[in-house]
Parts: sequence; C-alpha cells; structure tokens
Amino acid sequence: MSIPFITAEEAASYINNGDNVGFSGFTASGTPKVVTVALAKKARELHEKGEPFKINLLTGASTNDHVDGELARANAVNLRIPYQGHKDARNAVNRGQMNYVDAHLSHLSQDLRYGFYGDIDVAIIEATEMSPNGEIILGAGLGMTPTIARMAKKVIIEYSSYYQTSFRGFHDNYIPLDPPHRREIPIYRPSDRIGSTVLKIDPKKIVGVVPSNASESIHAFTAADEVTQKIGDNVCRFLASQLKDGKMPKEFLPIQSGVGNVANAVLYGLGENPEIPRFEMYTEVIQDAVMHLMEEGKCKFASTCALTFSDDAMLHFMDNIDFFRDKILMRPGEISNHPEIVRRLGLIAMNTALEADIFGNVNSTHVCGTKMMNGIGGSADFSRNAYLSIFSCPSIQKGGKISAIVPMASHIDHSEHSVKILVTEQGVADLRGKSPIQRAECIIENCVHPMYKELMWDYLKLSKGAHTPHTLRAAFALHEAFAETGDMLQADFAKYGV
Ligand code: 0RQ
Repeated sequence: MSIPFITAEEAASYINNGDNVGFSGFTASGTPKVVTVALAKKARELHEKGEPFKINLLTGASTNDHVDGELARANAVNLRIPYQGHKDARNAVNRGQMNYVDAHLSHLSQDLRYGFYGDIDVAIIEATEMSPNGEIILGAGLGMTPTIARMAKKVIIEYSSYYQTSFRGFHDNYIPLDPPHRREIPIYRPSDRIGSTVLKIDPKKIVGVVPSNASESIHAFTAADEVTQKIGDNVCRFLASQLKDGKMPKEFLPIQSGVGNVANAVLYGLGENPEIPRFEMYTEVIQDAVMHLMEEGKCKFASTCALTFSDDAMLHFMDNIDFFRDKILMRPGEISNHPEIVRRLGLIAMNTALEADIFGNVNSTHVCGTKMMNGIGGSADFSRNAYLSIFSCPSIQKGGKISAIVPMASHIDHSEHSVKILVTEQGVADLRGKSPIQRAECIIENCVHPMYKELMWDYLKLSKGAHTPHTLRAAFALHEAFAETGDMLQADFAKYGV
C-alpha cells in the first residue's frame, strides 16, 4: 500500500485536544522536529479563537526545542511524562501551567502497556529509512518508540533526510512480554543483541509521512572547568583504587554515565588513566566523549538508548559510521535502563546530584525542595541496582551562597540505601558499611566545602541519642537562610532554639 507524503500542518490536523501523543527519541536525539512546530502553531491559533488545545506529551526522555520548547511556549501541554530538560517546559511546570509526572525512564513504556495512562492516540516517529510495508529504521535515539508504535491508533512518520549514511544495524528494537508472562531479558553482555534492527509498524495506521531535514541541534559541551575536572579526577582515582584493592573484578565493569560536563570529564579521565582497563558501557546516553574513547580503543562497546552527540560530533560519526557499526547498539529506554540487566551486568553507575545530605540522601530534581529542575531521568533505574552507585556534584553553587551538602536534603530522589559513593571536588566519601553517624562524619570530612564545614559539624553536634541524629526544627536552616538572605552561610542554628 502507498503511504502519502503530507505537510506538517496536515499531520497536526490529525492531533486533537486531549490526545495522548507519544514521541520517538531520547534526549534531543531521534525526536520529531517538524510536526511539533506546526502543532504549536495550531494550538496558538485555536487559543486565539478561545478554543482549548492541549495534548498529553509522552516521550522517552527529554527532547529538543522543537518539541518541549515549542509546545511549552504555545501552552499546548496538559500532561508531561516522564522527563524534561528545557527551560520553557521547566518554567511552565513550575508555574503550574503544565502537569508534570517525573517518572523512572525504564517504567513508562510498560506503564503505557499496562494501561495506566489510557490509549496512545497518535505517535510521531522519526524514521531515517522506510519501506512501503511499514518497516522503519529509526534515527539517533530509540526511547519508547517500539511501544508507542505498537499502541498508537495513528502514526505520523517524520522522514529525515539529514542523515546521509544508513543507521541500519544500530538498533535493537525489543518489547518484553508483560506479567504474568515475562521471562528474563536475555542480555548477558552489553553487546548481546536481542531484538530487531527494523521496527515494523502496521502500514494501515500510518496516516502520512512528513519530510524533515533538521539536525538534532545539540551543542558541544563547554570545556571542563577546574571544579568539574577535580570531580572527574576524584572519581577516576577512586575507581583505580577499587581495582587495586580487589573490590572490583580485574576486568573492570560496564559503565553507566549520566549526561553533562561532569560525566564527560569522568569519561575522558577514565580514558587517560592507564590503571583503568579498556571498558564497555551499558548506559542510556552516549555523548561526544564516548565516541573519542572508542576511536582511541579505550571504550570497546556501548549499549545505549541514544547517540546524544553534538551536531559536529554527529557529522564526524556519520563520516566514520562503519567503524562504529559493531561497537554500538541502541535499545529502547525500557531495556537500556532495565534494573534486571543493571544488576546482572554489575554496572558502575555515575550520576549527578543537585544536593545531598550528610547522611547520604540525594536530591537530583528539586531546587530548594520545591522547584523542578529536570527530573529523575534514568538515574534511579541505574543507581538502585548498580554494583557501585556513585553520585557527584560541586560542593558549592552560586559562588558559595549554596552548599550542595546540607543537613537534610530538601527532596529525596535517591535514598541513603542507593547511594554508595559521594564525590565532590573536595574528595570522595565511601559510604559502604557505615552507620548514619559514620556516614555524616565521612561526608563532612571529605565532601563539604571548607566554608561550610563548621556549620555541618555544629548541626551534627546538635542532636544526640538517635540512630539518624536530626534536629528537625533546624534541619532546613540553610535552605531558610538562603530563602531569606540569598546565602546559606547566614544559617544560624541558635535561631531555632538549639
Ligand atoms: O544553575 O543553570 O543557573 O547555572 O542548577 O547545575 O552544576 O550545572 O549541573 O547541569 O550537571 O545538572 C542534577 C540537574 C545537574 C542533572 C542535574 C544549579 C546550578 C545551575 C545546574 P544555572 P550544574 P548539571 C542521565 C541521568 C537528574 C537526571 C539524571 C539532572 C544548575 O544532572 O537533571 O541524572 N540529573 N539523568 O547553579 C540550587 C542546589 C543546586 C543548584 C545546582 N543545590 N541548589 N541550585 N544548582 N545545585 C540523563 C537522562 O536521564 C536522560
């Protein structure tokens, strides 16, 4: 059957107010880039006429300006799940204009199949190759595309001609059986392929194909600053010491790494460290650093959900794509982040904290406990189940007016039970086998910035005679001082009668 080419505006006409709309991709990579702009325009025009128009926006992870930016600015989103990282979406969330459900990335596909969120009315899927019988080669990010393609009542394909070389062979499309029939997911090494290179979509559901020629629009990372570099060095030194002390298999273990400058600095550091053997990755995103480490031979293989390369790095990747063909597999987020596999492979999970408390609880999402930053993403999928779960962050922010280590985290995404190692530019706190008080002493000694150490020791001395010695009325003294004076250092425990 022939599938018609349609315009972005025609595609947008298939999407109705209140629809559940699923998007391909993961981070900016592989997300639609054209239909959403027309959808935002449609929303604005309807709003001007006084008519309601909002969709429920379901994605694999964060997206790009073409999706979250456009739709947030057009006030076209009712419900957003499971992760966003765009400033306009974040502002809409924090203004209460957009309902945001911050969910584990490994959960959403199965939650959709379980029926928790109703039907998928429309799926918008970026394809880089396509045959008339509905066989698709996806692009640079997989996300939850297999599930939304199966569930959607209507499918719109964005056919990208941006990529001049074929992505065929990089994808591992797979949907596990659902309970009570689920079996083990048969990945025993990061390079094990379990699914199909092509995604089959019922052609009868495809309402049209919209041409697109847009890049992922991902900017290169800025060079690591001194603090980031020190965090990276601390993580690398620590991992090398673990190998030397026999606390890790001598072959090393697969690595999961979050996104951002710290992750990049750690990966480059591992690449340069002669004590770290060649390694594999089992992770949800790979960034520019991983491509370079593969070319240098330090990274042998990466299982990922997306290639989150900057535009320049992506062009380099495409020019050399055959070199990478047997070194990368892209899987659905449900599989790239699956707890069963994370535990089986024994990952070294490295993620970033916004704030941590002296007892080892980590807040990755809420500024001062209330304002959403991005979301939990895949960080808990990995950290809860890893062989070794490492969280890192700079010890201070905003020139020292904020201490990232506080008496009590103002929101908890990763509890003390999931955080084994905490790293700042000051040093490394190994929390394994330590009681709450021992953890607090270790974190204050090794991770807190010198300007905040005295405050933290004072806090710890306030309360006695408890397993986790908090003085609840003073626990947020630093946050309150920041709210009142703009500086956590102004915290005064005496104000709380202690
Ligand atoms: O503010 O933007 O005004 O400068 O927060 O902080 O240090 O630049 O850190 O960009 O690496 O992001 C946790 C948000 C860190 C991210 C988080 C302010 C700070 C700055 C950003 P400015 P940095 P990063 C894989 C895994 C959860 C999801 C995850 C994240 C801004 O890593 O979203 O791990 N993680 N996914 O000044 C107030 C504090 C603060 C603070 C920092 N304690 N209080 N403001 N800031 N700490 C990816 C996926 O899942 C797809």
